[in-house]
Amino acid sequence: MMDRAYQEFEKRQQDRGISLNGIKEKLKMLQIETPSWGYSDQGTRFRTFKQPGAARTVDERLQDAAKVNEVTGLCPSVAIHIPWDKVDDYSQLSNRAASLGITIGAVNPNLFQDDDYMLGSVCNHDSRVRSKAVAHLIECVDVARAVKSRDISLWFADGTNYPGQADLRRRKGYMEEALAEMYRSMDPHMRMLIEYKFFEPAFYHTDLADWGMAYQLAHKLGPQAEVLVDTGHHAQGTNVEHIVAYLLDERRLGGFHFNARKYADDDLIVGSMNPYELFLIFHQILSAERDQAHPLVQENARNIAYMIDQSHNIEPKIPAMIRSVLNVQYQYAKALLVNWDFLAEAQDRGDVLAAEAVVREAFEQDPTPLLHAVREEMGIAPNPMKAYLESGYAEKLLQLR
Ligand code: LRH
Ligand code: MN
Ligand code: MN
Repeated sequence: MMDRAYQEFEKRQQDRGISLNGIKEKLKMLQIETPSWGYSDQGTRFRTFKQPGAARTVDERLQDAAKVNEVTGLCPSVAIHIPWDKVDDYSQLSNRAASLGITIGAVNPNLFQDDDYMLGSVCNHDSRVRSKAVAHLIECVDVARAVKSRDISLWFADGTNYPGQADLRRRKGYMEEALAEMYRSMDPHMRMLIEYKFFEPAFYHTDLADWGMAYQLAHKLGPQAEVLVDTGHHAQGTNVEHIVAYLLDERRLGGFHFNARKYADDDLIVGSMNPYELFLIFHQILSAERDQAHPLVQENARNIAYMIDQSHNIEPKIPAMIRSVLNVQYQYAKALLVNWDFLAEAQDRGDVLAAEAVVREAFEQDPTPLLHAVREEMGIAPNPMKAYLESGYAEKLLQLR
């Protein structure tokens, strides 16, 4: 049943030259992975507040991820972090996830929480520490095999705090050697997603500081290595959507860690600070998907892993995750409402103002009636946040955990 709001929305879009044919289908195909670490008590450098009802075990994290999927219809997989989510039997973990209606997504090695890694993991000057780090990377490839996951997401805290502390070029070589060894251990369908970040925890130099370094490394390693863009990992003012466009054109955009930031790597709710950036990222991806002259670019655009990477400090975890996921869907829906013909014409005329207006006008649409219609067709409550808050799940957790 189409309600009045939807009919009005459809009419408004028709007046803008936009047909909703195909747009609903694209919205139904959107999948966003949530991180297991977003469901447990995590904190800032200063304090971790204990939240009543927060997940304490891997199993509880899977249950919460399944709940987010149930109410949003958008999150069929959950990323794991090893050893935070270490278990004895990974095929059992994968079966448990299946019984909850989800799958295990990206496997994230953890090379930043061991005393041995104070001066680096894969880039450490000590070959014993480097071997230990590489062994963990290969262990994570085995985990990915056991949980039938395609992606292994790598982020390294490696870096130095002071000029002269270490030989920067030698460390670059160590990084290349370590990742080459891991690359050789991967199955042909697996992907290595290389994440970069310009600072923190190291403050002078970080071994993989930006997308160019990650891209260069991926390029040297081979086609199964791609770049992971965490939206919080750039200097202020960086044009992230340009990086996205560039990596797509080079066919090396593996995935995203979506989160929002105001100052540094703040890991806040996605879309809470700069929704236009999120919209423009999707605008670049959709532009690549439409690029029929470059089928490989189109293929890359269709195979991006959309993942959330947020760390909750004061906000309740499950509703915060739902908010993030819905914000991604909202901006994606608006990016689908760009009039591409008008945009191409304005660009061809060199009409700066008209071209900018076409993009901004899509951003200024409210796709709520469209999202309600899509959810209805998917058998999902029109307002997933309300459905969650009214489900009694949070109250149940307070008794159980
Ligand atoms: C590093 C990071 C990386 C980690 C996660 C917990 O800042 O973004 O992705 O694995 O946070
Ligand atoms: Mn990240
Ligand atoms: Mn981060």
